[in-house]
Amino acid sequence: MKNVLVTGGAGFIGSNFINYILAEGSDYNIVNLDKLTYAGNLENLIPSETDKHYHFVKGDICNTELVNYLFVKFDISYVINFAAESHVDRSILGSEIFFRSNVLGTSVLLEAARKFDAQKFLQVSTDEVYGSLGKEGLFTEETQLHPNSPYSASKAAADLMALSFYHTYGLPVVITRCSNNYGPYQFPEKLIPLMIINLIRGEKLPVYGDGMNVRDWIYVLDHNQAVKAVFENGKVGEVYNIGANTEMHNIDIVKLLIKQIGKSDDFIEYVKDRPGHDRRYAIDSSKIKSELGWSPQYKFENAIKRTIDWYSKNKSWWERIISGEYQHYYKTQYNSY
Ligand code: NAD
Ligand code: TDX
Repeated sequence: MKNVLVTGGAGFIGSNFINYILAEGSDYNIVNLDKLTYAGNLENLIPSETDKHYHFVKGDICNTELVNYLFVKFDISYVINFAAESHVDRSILGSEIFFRSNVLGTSVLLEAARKFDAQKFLQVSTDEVYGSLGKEGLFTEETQLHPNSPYSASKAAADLMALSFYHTYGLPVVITRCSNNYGPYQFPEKLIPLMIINLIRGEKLPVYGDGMNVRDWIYVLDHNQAVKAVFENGKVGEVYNIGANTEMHNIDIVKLLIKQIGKSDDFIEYVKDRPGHDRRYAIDSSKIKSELGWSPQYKFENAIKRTIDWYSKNKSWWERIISGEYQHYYKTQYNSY
């Protein structure tokens, strides 16, 4: 069995990862370290909470003492770091917590991994570290880093810290840089869940600027299968881009959701643009395909339907987020570190 410290596992991608790995019956014991910020929701992990290979610890990745203690207590040899402040708009309102959790937190984990001779450290990063593209071209792993928001700058800094630990200490680090995810359990501040929920509630759909920004979408389970492939077989010291060749203008996504849910375009409301709004992201994932044999399994048309279906059937999940109940009930069950 591999004893893996998974951080940020009560958020969107991390919880999907844990549920997927444990359902698959892989040979991992998972210790999920999560601070349960506004984005952490233990209800995401109901499918896994009684699994004997799963253990939850409420705490901060910036807490060196706690992280060191967990390495010893659970005999940790592997780290997958999903924990981060992840929302660009929040980083524009205030960058400090982004620097703290994303940069300092990653360096605390790296130091512990070095101290306890970890066998692999996977840093979950993002395509946003590459900045913005013009009409043509794709991000490759060789594209120069050019982060434009406080969020993406903090993620780029974390990537560089991780790579420096590989070069300086030989720590077996791998990095994944994925495009925009969608799927179940995504916090309803991000484009797709926000629009689906607003449509169900009959509320306006705020589209930033002219709605012509382009994002490259991937279903969360495809991302997580790629994370697993890189974790198990990725070459240390390397970066792997992850994407599913699904570039779309924001306005087209919004119109598609309107159509699928059976509402009218009148709900669209063009609002003030996001400051420094990146125009276009698009990922070249040929490296992970050719080196590790990964490829996306979910077609956008089907996966977006599954996603709409999930938010329609799991109203109580997002209603408890909107009311704030999700925090009160679960957060009081655990001591905080
Ligand atoms: P999320 O905001 O849904 O979840 C983040 C989780 O990290 C939360 O559970 C939160 O409580 C936890 N966390 C935050 N700060 C912490 C700290 N200091 N200590 C412990 N836990 C802490 O984010 P997500 O969308 O699931 O993203 C997960 C990772 O994937 C992030 O590193 C993000 O940068 C990256 N990523 C996200 C996307 C996307 O489209 N969402 C795409 C590419 C990469
Ligand atoms: O209300 C909205 N209206 C709108 O037009 C929101 C929330 C977003 N948008 C636009 C901004 C972006 O062009 O939609 C696009 C997607 O926005 P987000 O869902 O906030 O995602 P993005 O800024 O692209 O960043 C996401 O992908 C990369 C994740 O939040 C990051 O964590 C990840 O690294």
